[in-house]
Amino acid sequence: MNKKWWKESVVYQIYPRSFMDTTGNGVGDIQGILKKLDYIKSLGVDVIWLCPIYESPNDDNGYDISHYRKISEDFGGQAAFDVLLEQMHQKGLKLVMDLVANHTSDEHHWFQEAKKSKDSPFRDYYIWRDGRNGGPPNNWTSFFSGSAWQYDDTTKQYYLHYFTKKQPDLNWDNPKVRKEIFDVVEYWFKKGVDGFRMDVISLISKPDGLPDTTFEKFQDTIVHNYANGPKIHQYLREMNQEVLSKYDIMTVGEGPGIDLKNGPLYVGEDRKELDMVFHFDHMFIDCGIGGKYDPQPFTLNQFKKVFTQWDEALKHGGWGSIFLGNHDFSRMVSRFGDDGEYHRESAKLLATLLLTMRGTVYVYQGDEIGMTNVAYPNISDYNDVETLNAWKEAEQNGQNMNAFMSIVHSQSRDNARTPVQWNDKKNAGFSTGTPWLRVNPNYTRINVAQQEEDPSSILNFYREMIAFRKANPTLVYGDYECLDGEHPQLYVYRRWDEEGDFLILHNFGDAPQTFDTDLPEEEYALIKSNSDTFASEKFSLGAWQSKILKRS
Ligand code: TEU
Repeated sequence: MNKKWWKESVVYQIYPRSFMDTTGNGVGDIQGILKKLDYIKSLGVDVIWLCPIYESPNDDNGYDISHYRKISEDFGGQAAFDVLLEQMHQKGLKLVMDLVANHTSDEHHWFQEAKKSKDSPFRDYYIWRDGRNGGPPNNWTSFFSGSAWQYDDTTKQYYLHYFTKKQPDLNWDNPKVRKEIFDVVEYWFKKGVDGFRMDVISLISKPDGLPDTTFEKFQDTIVHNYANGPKIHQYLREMNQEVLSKYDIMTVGEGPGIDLKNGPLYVGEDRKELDMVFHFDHMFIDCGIGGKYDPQPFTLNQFKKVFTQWDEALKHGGWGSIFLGNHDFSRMVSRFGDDGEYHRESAKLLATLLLTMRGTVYVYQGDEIGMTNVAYPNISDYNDVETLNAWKEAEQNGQNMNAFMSIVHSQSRDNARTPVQWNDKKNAGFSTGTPWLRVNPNYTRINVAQQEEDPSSILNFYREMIAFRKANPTLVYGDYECLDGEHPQLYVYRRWDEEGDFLILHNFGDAPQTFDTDLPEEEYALIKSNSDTFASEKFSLGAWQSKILKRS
């Protein structure tokens, strides 16, 4: 296996609006990140991935970019960014930016020009079609509810938008568009940026003829109509050849519709496209026919299978990304752990899982202290456009809105966007003003300051686990095998190479469990656990206990 710095890295993801506000306007900023750089460094991570900080009207909180080369003044502008990059490099931290190139904001000057007339030199930067039978050109729906087409009165045509109507899709079939984007990427590399996370990169090549979808399930439409278009690999190779290959950087493509079959095509080392992808097989695990807002129960075995199958798919010449949450999903401890009685244990269990898997590990801000979902009482407390649109649609469909509110509580992206809980003071120490999104009321219990003081806190456990991974490259590169034989509550796997042989056991539940195995217990030593107080037999686990055993 080829060794690379980015394979060994632990990445810390920052959603800047919610990280730390230094101006008192209620919105996080770059100065706030600067203030907390030593904290981030103290976690032992290597890389920071910053969600978009470019100029944007914020219809989708920065994922609608109106200027690719300008840092938003809301976040402190270019000058603050330059200081951040310099200080990060001084501290040995790398910076990965977010490239949102499937679409722009409708306020980007390309789109402003494009919509002026059919003859605009920018018209072909976007995807315009005539309507069909007095309606949109096809039956596609947006990720954020409603049609994926918006009618424009000036030129009497529709434009395509997979996300909000303020996020028109770029036309990557136009070589000028590709050139523009490659130039943007190069511009940031020249400034010293260390890589890109590429937003919905799987969607950039549109299918020939934009055919109607025939699928009932939105997930199927994504895979078959929106993602993995006919020229996707051509365009990624082109980007790699033109820009990426010239710099020592890392890339991670975000990909709805990336699955076990096509995943290796994006990241195969010999293919010269991307280094890693974020697939969503475990993130969409609870989506029903209606998608995320139609949640369905899932089992631990489905969850384990995702990790096991992806490890298998990428082990020959590819590389994975290991994450359990980000700014688009509910909090990992609420979703895959227990945010009640076993909050601490289960948050540590999930940390153990993240940091003992093969792949590059991504930790989302706040997960290192076990931040949980929030349940705002009113829909007006929510900000996320996906949530608000889903709400409107449910209302129009006559759904029971009390029941829908509990779906919002479990599914809303705002669960992950509440301000970081720094201490138990006003607004959790996030801002002296009014936060753009209300702080989770549990900040008095769950916060950084309190966990700094507690040697057995979740925060200190993250530090230990990150250091442990760094000290044991077997956990980065070593082989993986799942050993629990589809146990409904245990997840047990082996990680090994010439240097070490680890057995990692997790109990995803309250009832104590014993791993039934022929492995020789006497040859194993307990190296680490998320709890000292539970089961002492090596292969036995108390509620939400994890153990790392090493074979002699
Ligand atoms: O997300 C892509 C994506 O697939 C999401 O729309 C996802 O399905 C949804 O958020 C799940 O709730 C990326 C960004 O991470 C997201 O924040 C943006 O809104 C989106 O692209 C559009 O740029």
